[in-house]
Amino acid sequence: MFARSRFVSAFVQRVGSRSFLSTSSVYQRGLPEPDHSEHQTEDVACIVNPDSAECTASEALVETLSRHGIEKVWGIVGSAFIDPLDLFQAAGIEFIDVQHEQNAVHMADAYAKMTGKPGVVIGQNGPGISNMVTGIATAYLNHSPVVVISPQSGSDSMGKLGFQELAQLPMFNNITKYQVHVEHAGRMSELASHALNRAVAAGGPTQINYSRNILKEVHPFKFAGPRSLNPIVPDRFTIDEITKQLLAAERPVLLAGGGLQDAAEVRKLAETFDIPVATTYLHNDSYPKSDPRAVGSLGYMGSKAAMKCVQESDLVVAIGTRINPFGITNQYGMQYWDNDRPLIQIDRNQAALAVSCTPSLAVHGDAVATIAAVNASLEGVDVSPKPSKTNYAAYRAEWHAERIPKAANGGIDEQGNIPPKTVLHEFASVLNDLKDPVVTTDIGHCCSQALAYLDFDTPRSLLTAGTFGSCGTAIPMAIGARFADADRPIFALVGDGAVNMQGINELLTCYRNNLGITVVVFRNGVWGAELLNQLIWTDARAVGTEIVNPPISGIARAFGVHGVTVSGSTSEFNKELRKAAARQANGETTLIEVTCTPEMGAPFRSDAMSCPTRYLPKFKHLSTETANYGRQFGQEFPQP
Ligand SMILES: Cc1ncc(C[n+]2csc(CCOP(=O)(O)OP(=O)(O)O)c2C)c(N)n1
Ligand SMILES: [Mg+2]
Repeated sequence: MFARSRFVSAFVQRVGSRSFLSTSSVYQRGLPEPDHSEHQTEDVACIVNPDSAECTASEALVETLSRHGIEKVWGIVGSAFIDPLDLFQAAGIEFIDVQHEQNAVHMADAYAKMTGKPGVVIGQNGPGISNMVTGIATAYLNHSPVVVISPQSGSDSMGKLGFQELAQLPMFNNITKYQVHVEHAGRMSELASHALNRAVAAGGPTQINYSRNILKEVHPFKFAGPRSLNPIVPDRFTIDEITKQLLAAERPVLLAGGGLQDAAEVRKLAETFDIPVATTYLHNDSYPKSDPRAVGSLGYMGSKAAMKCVQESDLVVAIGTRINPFGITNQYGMQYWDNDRPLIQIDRNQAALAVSCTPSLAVHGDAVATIAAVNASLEGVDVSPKPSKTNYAAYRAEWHAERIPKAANGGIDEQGNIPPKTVLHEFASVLNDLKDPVVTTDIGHCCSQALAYLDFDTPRSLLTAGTFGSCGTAIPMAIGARFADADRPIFALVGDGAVNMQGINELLTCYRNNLGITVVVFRNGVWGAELLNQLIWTDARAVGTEIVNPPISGIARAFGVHGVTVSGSTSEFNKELRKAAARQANGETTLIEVTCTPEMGAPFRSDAMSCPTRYLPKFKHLSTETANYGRQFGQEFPQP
């Protein structure tokens, strides 16, 4: 299954990649390993450079990365950065060569989210960099510290429309927290260091751009390193005000956002007052499921328990979140969010305060540090334990019960198609038995439904496409997570449309690097989330939403990983999932394709859709009078 030709390795010294840093997967798979002893006589990675030195801009760039603790850089090799790439291995930096630069960014994004360190990408000037735009937009909305190193056409040729020429700053202008063009090669270390520090401090992507011809210039450099960040703690008056409002509220709710990386202080506060804790949309991992006060997430496919608690509340304390407007839209016919309700919004990003919500008290502060200060201010205060007036325990129990499939045989149809919710329920039950699993979810109807089933005890367990909502993220994000953590079981959930976009190519990256992840594909034969829009708003005229795929498990096998198809049995799915999870420990990836019923739930964008009225005579018959929310699959679709 794994044999392949790597004749190049027989006579080319492979550096900057895994072959020196760890045993390359290809050798582990049985090919003779070349003798590198000649090149390993000196442990070059251990030589510490002086704090300032005269050297090339390339050396300064790589030395700066290494001083910032950068151990991995993602990209696809290109002439524009062969010079610094040549130094990576000696600097202890692994270059991870992928199949598409967008995926490189998704991997770096997931890695950054998992480790809290910057995820660094580099690419060929022109197309290598333009390929990163979707990834960077995703990282921007994910608040993920990804750093793009973007070599540009030489300053001697820029403007002549030569080869791979592109103005590389404007395209990232609105999706980065900081950008710089290195005019003077002698400032390479200073500016690269800024880009790395700013990514972490501002919580988002940054970019360092330079003309590719400056890299060999020699200058005296003072090497810059990482800057430590003080937590932002609000002043005493603000902390007292938060405490006062909590003491006065009768039905408060805490809302844990993505900015909360450690829930211990929030848990303590919740216990003190007996307050239910909800999580924000796409951040199911911000508060531990095992805490009896955890009521689940708000937003699309979220928890009814969380929504009921918020609906009844007289104060919401939102901790570490900008409160995405899409994450508080009506669900299950419930209008649970009220802009006039007292809201304390706490976020370390000042620019995110009161932008998409209307807080009665906006607090600039780190999530953990602020709640720790509130807890400290309560010490010695008599908070007479009064049980919550919100019956959150009952709501939580009802919601957990509602997720259990009720139909006989899980609702599996005669063709063996399994309802996505049945698959997800089974998936969640397997996850329960694993230690600290990580899940990545793509954009699509089936994997969005996963949000109703996923809860975690560990932070940094759920990585999503985020609110940029780009199909094709789940596989590269799962791989990025694997680069960050060798041990946790990792699962990617993706639909049968999104799976075959750019992400699937990275199964090759799994193959080449001996990476074990498990991909679950929901095969429902449609671009489901969009078909649902057509069913409801355009009279079921299905245009471009039906998919004919060969077996996707076969595609996986062609990429050198395990591929299985499961049909007609949840116990079979359970068995394959456990087998696949066990294989991860051996560095083996498995794609499990599950044939699913095309059953769907609530539409994704009811906030943005409406029925069309057409005016031109030739389009008049394509007007739609009323939205049809009740329409289900299994009927004949009228031809457009
Ligand atoms: C890059 C990109 N292109 C298109 C879309 C629009 N879109 C949103 S959901 C979706 C359908 C996904 O279909 P599939 O992966 O099969 O999942 P399903 O909805 O069937 O579960 C599409 C095309 C998008 N979000 N991102
Ligand atoms: Mg589909």
